[in-house]
Amino acid sequence: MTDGAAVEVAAIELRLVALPLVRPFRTSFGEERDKVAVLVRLETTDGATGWGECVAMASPRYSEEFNDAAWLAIRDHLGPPLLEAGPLDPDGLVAAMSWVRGHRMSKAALEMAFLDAWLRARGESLAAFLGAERDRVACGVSVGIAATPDALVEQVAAYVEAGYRRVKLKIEPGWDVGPVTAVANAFPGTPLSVDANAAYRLADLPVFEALDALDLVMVEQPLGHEDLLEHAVLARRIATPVCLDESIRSAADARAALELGACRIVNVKQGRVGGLLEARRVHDVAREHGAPVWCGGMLETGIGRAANLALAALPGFTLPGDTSASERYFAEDITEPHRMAPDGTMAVPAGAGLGVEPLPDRLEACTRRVERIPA
Ligand code: OSB
Ligand code: MG
Repeated sequence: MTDGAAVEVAAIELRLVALPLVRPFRTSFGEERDKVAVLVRLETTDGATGWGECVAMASPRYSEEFNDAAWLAIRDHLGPPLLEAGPLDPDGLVAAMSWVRGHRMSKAALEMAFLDAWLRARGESLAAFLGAERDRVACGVSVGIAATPDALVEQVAAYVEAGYRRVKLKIEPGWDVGPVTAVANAFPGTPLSVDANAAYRLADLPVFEALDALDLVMVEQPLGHEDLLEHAVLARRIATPVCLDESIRSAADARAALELGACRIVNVKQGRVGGLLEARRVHDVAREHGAPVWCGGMLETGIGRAANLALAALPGFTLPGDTSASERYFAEDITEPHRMAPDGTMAVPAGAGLGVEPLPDRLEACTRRVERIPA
């Protein structure tokens, strides 16, 4: 147990929030116009409170998880045993949820809220707790599929101007070599990557051979979301490093993927792997294998973004993350906005726990539904 600090979970409040995105975000699996998320507020018997954000989306397109399922998973299955579990430290909390198969994003939201409460009571920041070694992180930006290559170049121009250190373009069959070449030619010095969200098959090898000519930093999740073997085959045939996102759901998956040669780079998302503690283990496995990691994103509000910034401050995060500024997503975030400096870096929150909290007025304005256990 971690130096005597165990706390009892007294109550869990679920809250569905919706925030309009500044522009629709289109990927190979669909288009988001609003960010809709389940937030968790956890109270301990000592009166500490913490916030967590579930990174599931409204529908099960990115993975099998989705907001309505997360709500039930937390309310009816993960949450009630925590109220009866007695004193817990972070490892104890994870152990108390381990009987549930899957539902990693729901577990991660509870873990984030617990860590926020637990660390606030100790006066320690999440970044320090995780082992962060820097107080600012390098930021990249993920750019959705646009109407035309010209419109894409125009969007990228604004992000390059703002200082983003790496630009990631979403691709899908029919929107790949052409638009990516247009951006590569327009911004020759800017590190560029692509993300297919599993939209291609091995038979599409010629697309990836053509992209090889553009000297991309990586190609992210080109093939099936559950397929390591085909990624290993593709990775051997192209020069551009393969990075996996959807396919890595745990540290064990990361180990398998790296040892199979299915990827050389790992996108780490705390929600996708079941929480910040497992995300740190993914980081550790990749480091043992000499593989760079970077912090992915799920269009999080300022709550989840604070957790991403803390994670991205670990030493193995050597590539810019999809940790973009609040204004890239929302006209008004639900926390104080995370701002990026002109040098393309963002501050890691230094306050206790997540170091940020929802602004009461914003929270109220964005809330669609609230439920509390015990009722
Ligand atoms: O594949 O990385 C992805 C957003 C939602 C779901 C999946 C992905 C993304 C992004 C945006 O690429 C990352 C961000 O800016 O938060
Ligand atoms: Mg991705």
